[in-house]
Amino acid sequence: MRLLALDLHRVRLPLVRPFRTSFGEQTVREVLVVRAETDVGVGWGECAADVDPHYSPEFDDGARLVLVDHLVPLLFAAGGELSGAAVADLLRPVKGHRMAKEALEVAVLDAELQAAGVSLAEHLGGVRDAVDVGVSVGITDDPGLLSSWVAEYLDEGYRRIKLKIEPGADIGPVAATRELVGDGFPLQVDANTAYRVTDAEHLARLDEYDLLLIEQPLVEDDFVGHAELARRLRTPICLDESIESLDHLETALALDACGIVNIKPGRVGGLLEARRIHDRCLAAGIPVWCGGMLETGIGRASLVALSSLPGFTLPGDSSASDRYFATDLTEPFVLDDGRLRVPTGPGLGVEVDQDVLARFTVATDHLVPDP
Ligand code: OSB
Ligand code: MG
Repeated sequence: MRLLALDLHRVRLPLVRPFRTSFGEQTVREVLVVRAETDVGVGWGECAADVDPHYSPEFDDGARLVLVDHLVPLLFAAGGELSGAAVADLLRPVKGHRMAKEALEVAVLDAELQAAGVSLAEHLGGVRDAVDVGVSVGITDDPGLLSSWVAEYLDEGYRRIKLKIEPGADIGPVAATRELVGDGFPLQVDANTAYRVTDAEHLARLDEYDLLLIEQPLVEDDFVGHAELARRLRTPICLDESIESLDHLETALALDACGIVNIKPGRVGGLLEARRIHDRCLAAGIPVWCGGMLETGIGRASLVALSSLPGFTLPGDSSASDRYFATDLTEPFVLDDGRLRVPTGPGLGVEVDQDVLARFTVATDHLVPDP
């Protein structure tokens, strides 16, 4: 197939409630949406980057620049040799910028699979028609507000609660939430790199709350520190930010730095790399689950398809559309008995609502090959 044109839409979608993590607070999801026009049809992708480089070094303005000046020209230069499976190799000359690369891979795959009449889940080797989902709950200084959010999510049927934590907002909220959800309900925490290995004794206090896991307690580069923490805590260590590739995973496995992995296709530069990480974890007996980056329906469709692979045995973070937005860019994903249904239509299996997209788009780049 051949890429004929590529549109980058910068979309600003208000969140239904603020989302605070140890690295900042968001009230709006500002995201790059990719529309790839190919000779076999149109495909869509979404870049996981955010306005600020606080979760990872990538951010919207940087992603836009690297897409326009470096990545998209490599896909145009491929001529008729383009395919979803070829994208990662074509983009390899550019170091890093994994989220930008993944958005392109998904858009090309979506067009290709739509033309072939194959769903993304089927293409990836999915084995489930619905996936268990949890919800990621932001930090708040108001304990009553936190409880009301958690109670609401339990009511809606979410199968697991994840609390964002940071120093000063950890033991208290975890104790209160454990009390609220009851013994045995799946509860986990995510620190987004907010602690140091010298906090091990403090973090070990979380052990008594029977958490499924603690996600990314230490800075992303600190594999050795995570290994030490893994020895000192009963709560399993899960890595998110640290795992940007299969090679990072090998490092973590060699050091026993984690017992569980959060897989985000954007963070690792592609759905196909995400599948390799899944396969390696499955072989190593490491449970995985699918993280999220406050995606719109476009990104959510790919996360749900990925989550249908056999190794995704823990509930994912990607929740129903109404947990994020009053209006999604696609038909909404709706919670059904604590699960999201895996789209069965060809490609991503979702329809992008052009009116909604136009309403929330604040800027567009229209890219075409050099004549
Ligand atoms: O660390 O998992 C994270 C959202 C934005 C950036 C990082 C993270 C998150 C989440 C929310 O936890 C996941 C979601 O609901 O999409
Ligand atoms: Mg995380």
